[in-house]
Amino acid sequence: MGNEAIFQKLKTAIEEMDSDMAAEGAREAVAAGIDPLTAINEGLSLGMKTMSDLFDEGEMFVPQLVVAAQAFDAAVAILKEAIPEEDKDKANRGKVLIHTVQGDIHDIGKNIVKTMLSASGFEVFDLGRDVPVEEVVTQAKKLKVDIIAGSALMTTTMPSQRDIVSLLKEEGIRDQFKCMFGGAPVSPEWVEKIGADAYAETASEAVTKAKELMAQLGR
Ligand code: B12
Repeated sequence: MGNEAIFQKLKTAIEEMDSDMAAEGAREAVAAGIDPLTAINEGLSLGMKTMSDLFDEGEMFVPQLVVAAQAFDAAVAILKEAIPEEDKDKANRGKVLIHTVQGDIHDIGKNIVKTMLSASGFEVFDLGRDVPVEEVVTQAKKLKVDIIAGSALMTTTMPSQRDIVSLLKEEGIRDQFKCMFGGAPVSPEWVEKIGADAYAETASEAVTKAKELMAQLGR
């Protein structure tokens, strides 16, 4: 099977909410030597885009999205295992604390960003989803991370990103961390407005931005 056919299979698997097909497509991608991140971007993510559009048009509902997300995760679990050790940039580029913000359970994008950052040599601590603002700050201090990375998928949960920056200021530790935020409704304007340090639209851009932030920290 050619690479294009495998990408198509991964895309279709998400559209058909078929975890078995997604896992099979992932194994075929690994066998064909396709870069795991390319398989995510060119296959799985395009399938999720179709689902997002259908959801927006009222043609798809939450239960179906949950099943599609499970198929997505099933494939990513297999692809992630296949990132060859020697390809992982071993230079410790810095520590990142990643999470989905308080009140928000969308974690597909967050997980992709996490995979990309780990594969690029960052040490990533994942607090999961719906993480309270206080917990983010407590863990950032405890783990002594360089970057706090937060994902918000809803306009109603974006304010938690602002609250993280505010709490860091309140505690007088704002300058100890760089804050990078993303998620579909988040914009560069928002990030600037709340006084955070970086925005990235995609997971690969997040890696570029994280490297820039480390350079700013002189680490
Ligand atoms: C899948 C999905 C779900 C799944 C989530 C499964 C999961 N495990 O994540 C389920 C079904 C559970 C779900 C539930 C809900 N959802 Co929903 N969901 C979506 C959907 C269709 C796709 C999101 C997605 O995964 N996209 C694919 C990923 C790859 O893209 P991404 O997240 O944007 O991530 C990329 C970038 O943004 C960036 N990025 C992401 N995070 C970060 C972080 C950093 C630091 C950086 C730098 C970059 C970055 O990199 C990623 C990769 O390139 C969107 C529609 C949409 N247009 O986004 C709605 C959407 C987000 N959901 C919505 C809603 C309303 C809900 C519910 C409230 C529905 C309900 N009535 O129950 C609940 C929310 C519950 C809660 N408290 O969170 C709304 C939000 C509206 C708003 N207020 O803004 C949306 C926009 C749909 C809509 N048009 O109405 N949802």
